[in-house]
Amino acid sequence: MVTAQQADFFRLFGFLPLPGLFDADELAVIEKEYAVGHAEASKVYSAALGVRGQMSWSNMRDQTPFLAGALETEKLRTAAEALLGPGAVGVMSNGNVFSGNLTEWHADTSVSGFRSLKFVAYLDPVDADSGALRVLPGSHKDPWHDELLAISVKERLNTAGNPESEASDRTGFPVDAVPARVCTSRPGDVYAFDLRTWHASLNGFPNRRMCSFTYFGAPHDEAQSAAVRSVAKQFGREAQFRELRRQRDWIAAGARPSGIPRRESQYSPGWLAGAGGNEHRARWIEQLRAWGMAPAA
Ligand SMILES: O=C(O)CCC(=O)C(=O)O
Repeated sequence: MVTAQQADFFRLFGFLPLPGLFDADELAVIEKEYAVGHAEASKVYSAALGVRGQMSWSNMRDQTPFLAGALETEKLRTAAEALLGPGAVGVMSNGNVFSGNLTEWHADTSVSGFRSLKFVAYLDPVDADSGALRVLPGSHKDPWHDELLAISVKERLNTAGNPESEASDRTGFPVDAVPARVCTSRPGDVYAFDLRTWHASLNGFPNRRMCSFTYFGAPHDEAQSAAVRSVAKQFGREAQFRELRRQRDWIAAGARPSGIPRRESQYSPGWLAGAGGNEHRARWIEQLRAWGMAPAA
């Protein structure tokens, strides 16, 4: 249950700690399903991507039913609605593994007027010395958000969340040169952050495991709808960049184009078909299709 004060905190600072959101039973299922997703992902990547050493995958598939349905659970959905308003749209349930030492300062999007959040659950204990997420409180707000481009190694705000755009002659700021809030976390803890909030991590270790659950605020006017469509396009572009990079890595490792394993799509046929019993998922699928994020029926 998210309180009014927590919702104010999220609105003002662009992130929110939710300690112990997942209980031991949920955590046991999440760990098990994470391992299934990770094993599948390890087959489709020839190498982890970029300085982050990241592999990511969709958990919206039949083999991981808890994670596939997590967005519509009372716990996550009502928390998302408390932070983004009624009708918040569940967009992605993903797994991530990081084996690099750091994630550079970035925001997942810089589209102005866009309302969204990502719940992140690290499955290992993490702190400042072991790869905990760091956030810049208030950095989702304009004009501060855009000014922070100065700390980024990226050249264009709208590719800020894309590991492919790492190649740049900008130096940015080292992760620990920026005064930030370190999101120390134990398994079961969750942090919500606005996708416009600047974030990073440092001192990571191999196989740092994380699940993420993303929601977009329901747009209420044309400006908000335009912002969502712009983010949908950005995410599509970034997914294409990452896919090209993944394929290039296979070729570099000696694979023939015809031998490159196919990646799962974000929305599996099972997830799209399984909405029958769930009014929320059914509504989200309509929205995701209208935004061009999910394939047409
Ligand atoms: O844990 C990390 O290294 C970074 C996580 C991140 O960048 C994200 O979830 O968008």
